[in-house]
Amino acid sequence: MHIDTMKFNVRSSVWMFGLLFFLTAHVTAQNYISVSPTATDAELLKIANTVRPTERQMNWQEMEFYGFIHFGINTFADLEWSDGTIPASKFYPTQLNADQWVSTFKKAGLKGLILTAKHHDGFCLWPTKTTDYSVVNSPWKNGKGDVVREVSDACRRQGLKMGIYLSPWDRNHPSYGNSEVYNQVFREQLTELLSNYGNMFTVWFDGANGEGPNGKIQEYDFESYYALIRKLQPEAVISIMGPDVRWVGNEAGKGRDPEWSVLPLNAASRKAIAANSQQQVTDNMFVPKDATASDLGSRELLKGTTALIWYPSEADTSIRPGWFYHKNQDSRVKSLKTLEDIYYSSVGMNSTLLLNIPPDSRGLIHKNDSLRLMEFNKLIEKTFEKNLLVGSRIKAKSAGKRYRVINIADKNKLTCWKAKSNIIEPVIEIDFKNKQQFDRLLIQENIRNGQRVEKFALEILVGKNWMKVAEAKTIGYKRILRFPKVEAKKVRIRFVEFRACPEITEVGFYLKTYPDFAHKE
Ligand code: FUL
Repeated sequence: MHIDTMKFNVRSSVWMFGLLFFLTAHVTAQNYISVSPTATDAELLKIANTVRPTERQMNWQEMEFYGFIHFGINTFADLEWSDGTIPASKFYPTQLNADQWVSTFKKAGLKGLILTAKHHDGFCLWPTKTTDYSVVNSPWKNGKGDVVREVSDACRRQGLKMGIYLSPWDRNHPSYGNSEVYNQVFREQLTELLSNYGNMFTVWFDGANGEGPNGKIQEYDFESYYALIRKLQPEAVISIMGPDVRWVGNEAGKGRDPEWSVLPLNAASRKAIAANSQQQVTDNMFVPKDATASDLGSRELLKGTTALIWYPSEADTSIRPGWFYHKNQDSRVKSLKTLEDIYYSSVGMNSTLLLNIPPDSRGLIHKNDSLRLMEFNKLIEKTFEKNLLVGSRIKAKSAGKRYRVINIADKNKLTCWKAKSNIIEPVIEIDFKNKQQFDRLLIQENIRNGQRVEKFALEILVGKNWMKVAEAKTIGYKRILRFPKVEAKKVRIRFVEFRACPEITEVGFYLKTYPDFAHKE
């Protein structure tokens, strides 16, 4: 377990953040709070309501949608996983253009790029001092190239955030399995990557390991990796096998309802994450396991824990069947409809979306992928172009002037409506003034003050009766409900169950008109 590191995180970086909260909201923010074994249900709930994201978690959450670049020796061997024996001389992209990757990401609305600096095969995309198995021994740029440099320069030039994937599992390095020696090698790799290429928004550690029963056993010293990352890049979140960002549990971009960001500590068990991660590979398809338990953080599940943590979800998937590029998958780029569904089950369900777009062996993103990305971006932009709430009459009982309900339509994520206390079922009532058609509700909680809503419903007024259109459990940072198109002049959102007075930053009602085919929900 990395309990100490999580405490260390809280102590080292959150105290200032905590002070800020104390001054502004009169609560002490913590992303890790211990629970006494004798805590009553009421006490447990109180603690759950005090768990908050750190600033780095908040910044990461607001990115919403960013992408992976899986590129390396596997790209040239047409494999998903290779065993560290493919010669470095195979790495030979003829037209590598990191600016093309970055501009494709930017045009598609992605807010960051995570590069596989080293995958499980151990091949390093930068001229590391820790191994010969790198770009230095490839014919690309006569061994003088550095993919990490090219990508970080392009990201800086074009204003895109960058992150690093560094596989702990290394099938090439001779010291792998010689635990302390390899741990030192791994720390040196981290040091090179986190010292020489500018700011990183994430360091992404994979849980995958397919060593099998006779494989080498390496005891990873994750605590020391975390301490190093905090020192070199304090703003970066440490994802998956790390304390800041949780894997949603499958590789299909599929979220769940409820999706809680406040979880019992065991949700961060590295042992469990690794056990649920990929263990084997067949040819050029990845074999995802599905560890999407239907619920991780409801009240019942919090009981008996030793601590509660803020551990939000990231949903990852690839735009193609594999993570690496394979020519025979050129016609298998995910359809627009599939990508749209993934968006709603990730960003629309209190997760971020990490979409993989693998460059081909020329070193370019294939046109099939980039065209699909542009279509996808257009679809999302068009869908959420016009918020029907703007200009309508909105009514709700609020906790005071600072929390007026009008804040939910001001496009300012720092202002919110807070329900008046002691109301059994707070309601937001909306009068569009004229009849409006819509098929989407977007709603966001003020997670800077925690995650509170456990059940809510959307209703429309039909004649004299309120009719339920949709209902769901959690909201969190962002929730988007899709439902068959309805028409109404008056609507209301009822908050049915919650852990503390709901605080809502933004609400939107939308009608999908693009593309103009009917979407089957
Ligand atoms: C998995 C890995 O084994 C895949 O190759 C890929 O990198 C994916 C993101 O994570 O666990």
